[in-house]
Amino acid sequence: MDTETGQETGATVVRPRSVVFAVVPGGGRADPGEDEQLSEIKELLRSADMDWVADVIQHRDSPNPRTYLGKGKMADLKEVVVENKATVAVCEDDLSPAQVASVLDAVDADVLDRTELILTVFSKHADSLEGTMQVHLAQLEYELTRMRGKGLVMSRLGAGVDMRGPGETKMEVDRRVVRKRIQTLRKRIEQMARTRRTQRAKRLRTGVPLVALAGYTNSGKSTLLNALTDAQVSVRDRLFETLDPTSRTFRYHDRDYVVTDTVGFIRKLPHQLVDAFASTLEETTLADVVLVIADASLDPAEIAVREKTVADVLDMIGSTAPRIVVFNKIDRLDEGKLTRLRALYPEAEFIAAGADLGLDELRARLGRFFDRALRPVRLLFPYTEAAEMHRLRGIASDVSEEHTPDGVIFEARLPAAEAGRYARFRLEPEVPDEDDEAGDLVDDASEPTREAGDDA
Ligand SMILES: Nc1nc2c(ncn2[C@@H]2O[C@H](COP(=O)(O)OP(=O)(O)OP(=O)(O)O)[C@@H](O)[C@H]2O)c(=O)[nH]1
Ligand SMILES: [Mg+2]
Repeated sequence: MDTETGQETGATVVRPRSVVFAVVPGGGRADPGEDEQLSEIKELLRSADMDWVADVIQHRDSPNPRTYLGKGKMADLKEVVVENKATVAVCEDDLSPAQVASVLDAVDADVLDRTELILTVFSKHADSLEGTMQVHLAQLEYELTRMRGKGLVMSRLGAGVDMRGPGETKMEVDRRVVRKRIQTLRKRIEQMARTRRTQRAKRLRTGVPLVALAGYTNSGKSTLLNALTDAQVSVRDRLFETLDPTSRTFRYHDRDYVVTDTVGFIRKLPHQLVDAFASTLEETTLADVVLVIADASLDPAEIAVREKTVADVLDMIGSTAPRIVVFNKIDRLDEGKLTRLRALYPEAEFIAAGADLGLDELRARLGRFFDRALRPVRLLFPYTEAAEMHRLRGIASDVSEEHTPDGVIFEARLPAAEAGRYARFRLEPEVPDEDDEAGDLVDDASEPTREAGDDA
């Protein structure tokens, strides 16, 4: 497929052999977070179809600003690359253009930093036109930041497109070319987003509760979507399996719910990706409630780091909906661990989407959430308003109808956003609803958002 790298020539697929290098704080002793950090980069490698062969770790407070690794460690890296016949050196961090140049100089292998590795995973998993374009846009945006340097390192991303230039003038041309492509991509992505927005507007108008699934990559969002609805979204044990949003409906106690599954998050998620996927992530910002799916089988410390990561990304994309934390994969926990986790997160739900555990409780929780978000109304429709009555029956819950000489009296529960539309049919002033925001169902994760809102 790719003639330059020979990645897929006929039946044999050459998997790059990679050495991971990193600067980790701490005076020579590994700290607990280090393991997770390094195992995550290995998960990313696996998800990018690359093989891990060795680590080179330097313990110091911060990386060398010009070379990343110190002199001695750089020599180690060179040796380890040769010993293991590695073809790529992968940095756990992001590297500046100068740092990339130093490592490329010292080591006889290609160099990838963290953002480039994540972008590689995304580009491998993109299969829709929109997803492919979004990833390509993020790649070009990242490339552009690289071209701000001395022009020493360029175009290690643009598959097959040689934009490598020896001099400043060439680089200016390159920059212009890249900017132009960025513009074109943005326009086309925006066009596609518009189509989806129209479809979404239709859903919003029907007043059906919207539930978004968000969370760290590989936590089981797609598995949960499939378990709740008849969706058949691909589920795999690798990072960033899902890039495109999928929405499906399920019915519970006479009410329809729309559930949307979308791209997962990771720590230090490249902001170019967040920008490029903005229209995809809109699904999350428009939901009535966000279920934050977390992997219960991880260490409590890692759970906390991921929870913060997810909350930060949700804040960043402007998602202000209430959040309910849902711990998944509880089938992998023993009783003791589960009890401790429940004590740590008393507001959370505990499920195993893959083993059909806790799903009824989760549905009931959603039911309660939307019951409270629904307002009780009492309306009188003149018989001439048949169309409005028909519409109301489609969106209201707990409807009872009474035929009178003046028209039909409806008692029902309506989404708050819909109640205004029917104000002119209202029979009695609404009972003030103190449960409006379903505040007691909201988890701590939504606190930062509310504070941010207060400041504004
Ligand atoms: N043991 C166990 N494994 C699960 C459960 N739910 C999901 N998994 C596994 O976790 C892995 C990831 O599941 P996905 O549903 O693809 O996760 P995701 O959050 O959609 O991941 P991305 O799309 O990559 O962000 C798969 O291997 C699933 O089989 C569960 O309840 N128990
Ligand atoms: Mg998924």
